[in-house]
Parts: sequence; C-alpha cells; structure tokens
Amino acid sequence: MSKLYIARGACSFGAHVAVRELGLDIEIVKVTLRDPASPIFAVNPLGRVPTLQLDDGSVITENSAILPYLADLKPGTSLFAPAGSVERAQIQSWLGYISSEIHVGAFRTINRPERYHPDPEAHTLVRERGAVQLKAGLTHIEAHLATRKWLVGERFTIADAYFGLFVGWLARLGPEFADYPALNAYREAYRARPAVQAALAFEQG
Ligand SMILES: N[C@@H](CCC(=O)N[C@@H](CS)C(=O)NCC(=O)O)C(=O)O
Repeated sequence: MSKLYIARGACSFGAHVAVRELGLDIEIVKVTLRDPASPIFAVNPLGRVPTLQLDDGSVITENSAILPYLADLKPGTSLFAPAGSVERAQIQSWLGYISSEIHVGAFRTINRPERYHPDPEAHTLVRERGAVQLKAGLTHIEAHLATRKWLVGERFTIADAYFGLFVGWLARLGPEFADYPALNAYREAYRARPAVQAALAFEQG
C-alpha cells in the first residue's frame, strides 16, 4: 500500500486532508522531524514531510507535486480540474503562491529564522521581516476571499486543503494576525469539514 508520511501539526496536513477528502487507500504514517532516528530519512533524504511513497517504491516530495498527484488518482474529482483547463492552472497557481510566498517566504522565516541568518541576535529582525511578508500575503488572499468561500471555482479544492492549514497556523502567531474577517470565516469552513476533523483527530491521537 502507498504511504503518506506526515508529522503532527506540519505542512503535511493539507496532503493528509486530501487523502481523506478523496477517500484514497493510502496509509498515513506519522513521523518525527529534525530527529536523525526518524524513519523519514530512509524515504526522503531531506527528512521532510509530506513525503509520498508509492507501492512500487517511487517517492514524491513537495506539496505542490503531491496534492495534484493525489487528486489525479480520482479522475473527475471536484478537488481538482481537467488537464488544460483554466481552473486547473488557477489551482496550481495557488499551490505555487502558498508554497513560496506563504510557507517558505513568511512562515518559515518566522518559525525558523536560523535558516536565514546564523546569528541569533539577527533572528528578531528576520522574524519581523517574515511577519511583514506574511501580512502582505494574507492581505492579498483576504481580498480574494472577500467575495468567495474557497480559492477557486466556488468549491473546496486541493488549493484549499493546503491553504487551510496555514490559516490554522495564524492562531499560534497571536492577536496581530487575528483581524482578517474573510480568513477567519474560511478557517471555520475548513475546520467544519469531516476530513479535516478526522485528520486532526488522527494527528493529535
Ligand atoms: N517545500 C516543501 C516544504 C516541506 C517542509 O519544509 N516540511 C516541514 C514541515 S512543515 C519539514 O518537514 N521540516 C523538517 C525539516 O525541514 O527538517 C513542501 O511544500 O512540501
């Protein structure tokens, strides 16, 4: 059976949700991160999640590759769109924006400043810059969501499975990230989904 490697509360949550939304027969394997003894290093030399290992041993990494791959296992699913369609490109556009601007460009800068500057005394400044980047990205998405419930096409897609986890992370950052009405409504709609609740229960168990 194929395996999706995830870690509790990590950015693998979107792929985990997608597996449950799609009803795929894929084993969810919970691992620890930044731990040399973690089994993730035997599958992905970077030691990162999500990592998808297929029946035949092939390995796929990166949210932006794993999420479309999972959706394509269920042709015609409403979580994605047909090859060649504008909607498919828009969904992929959001995957790229969230992966680069929101995750690595903003959250990682705030959560892992040591990856951007070796001097601990510089970390406060790095985090501050990350917060500025994050607010710019959130303002952009807040405006987009002001007139729609989900990112693309009036329905929940793999872009939402992915973005919803980062909206969940905002609560960890404190009150300066609380004043986004459309994002707050989006977080509630995301959390209400049975697949999200099942994924949360599994990861916290
Ligand atoms: N660009 C990757 C980022 C993956 C990533 O950084 N995952 C984090 C968890 S949110 C991780 O595994 N961190 C452990 C580490 O970097 O050692 C993706 O989108 O899949």
